[in-house]
Amino acid sequence: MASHWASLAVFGNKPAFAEPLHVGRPNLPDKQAILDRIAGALDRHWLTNGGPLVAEFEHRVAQQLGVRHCVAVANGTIALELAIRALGLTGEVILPSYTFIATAHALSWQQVSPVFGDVDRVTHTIDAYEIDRLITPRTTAILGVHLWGRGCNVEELSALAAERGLTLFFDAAHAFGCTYRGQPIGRFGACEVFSFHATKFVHCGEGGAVTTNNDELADRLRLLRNFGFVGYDCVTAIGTNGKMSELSAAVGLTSLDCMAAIVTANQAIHATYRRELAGLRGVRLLAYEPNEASNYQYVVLEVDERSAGLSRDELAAVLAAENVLARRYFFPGCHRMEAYRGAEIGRELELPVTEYLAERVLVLPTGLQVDESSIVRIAGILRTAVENALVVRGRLSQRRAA
Ligand code: T4K
Repeated sequence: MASHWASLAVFGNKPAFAEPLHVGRPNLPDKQAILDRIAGALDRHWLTNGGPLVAEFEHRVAQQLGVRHCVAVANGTIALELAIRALGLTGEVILPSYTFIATAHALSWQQVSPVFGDVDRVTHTIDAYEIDRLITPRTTAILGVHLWGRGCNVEELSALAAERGLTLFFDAAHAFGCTYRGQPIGRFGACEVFSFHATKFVHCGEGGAVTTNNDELADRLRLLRNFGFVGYDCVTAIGTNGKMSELSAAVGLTSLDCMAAIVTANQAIHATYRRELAGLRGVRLLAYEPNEASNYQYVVLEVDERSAGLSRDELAAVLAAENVLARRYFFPGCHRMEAYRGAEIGRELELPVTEYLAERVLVLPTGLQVDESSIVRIAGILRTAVENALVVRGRLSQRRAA
């Protein structure tokens, strides 16, 4: 419900929330179970390097995804790097610019050039039709990103990769527990990469994994994540330390135990946002495909400044004043980040959909920290701001000038 504009914190009122409401507050529904598992690891005096909790975590993830191998590692970024190495990629790899910067960095760290493509305006995933023009003789792979947990167009990408002799693999950092055409994400392409970072709905604190049905690739990934060791004294490859620790696996296993409850909570939260934001001009809540399983991990708004009367950044400022720390993921797009802009790989790219989304997307808090009344308040703040856009805009520019 909209309130009077003067009730907003940007006009000097008390914030709606006494404590900051974060987008990525970790879900920790069963602290005791984590502590018990950690106590077991301490009692065993076995904290990393092939412990039983990591083995159990790998087994459960693989089982859940219906995939032969899960190779658990320290985080999603190293999982991507290991996948790139294990797949033997060189030259250039095509990926969407509209993703978390780690997708691009993992390639760069492996001396592979990221080549940024545009995304589809509706799905926010890489536009398969765009890729063709980006392929050069140096291209070795396509790296799709299942952004927000919504599957890429796997069929189109697979057909294109097969036709052009390219490797296809996926950054599934957002997509644990999601399906594409009814099949669990985690089994597509040569391999798929997950993040189990604290901000993910199922997490290890820090963690990641590569999943694959390819036995040889899985062996190579296991070799590379452990310095390339085969036995105690023999090193057959230039590996790294990518291992997941037992402590991370303790958090991850407990998180897996609670997964169904978290998904149910996330889904209800999403539905409440939808109900509360219905009809709000210029603010569109991204929908999840009803025929697919989803983790509902991200509550993604697209703000159209012309109809809302306020830009995405203005709405974010209104929320921040109320202690709601919404995030403008993945602004400004990897190709516009200083590390890539203007470099040969940035190539002064024009990626109109990426730029369109980077100006509009705002991600709202979700997860177990958020209850129904918080959502009603957040939506009420947005409604009050949009319905009093002129006066709010005036106030924001006064604050900027002060
Ligand atoms: N590929 C994709 C598509 C990804 O999205 C990611 C990671 C990766 C690859 C790489 O996976 P990892 O190497 O990270 O496993 C966050 C996460 O750090 C990152 O994992 C995630 N994607 C990305 C989308 O979001 P930031 O820069 O937003 O993190 P930060 O520290 O600002 O945290 C987000 C919010 O959560 C803040 O409001 C603070 C709050 N928070 C965070 C932590 C860690 C908490 O309340 N408690 C916490 O413990 O990147």
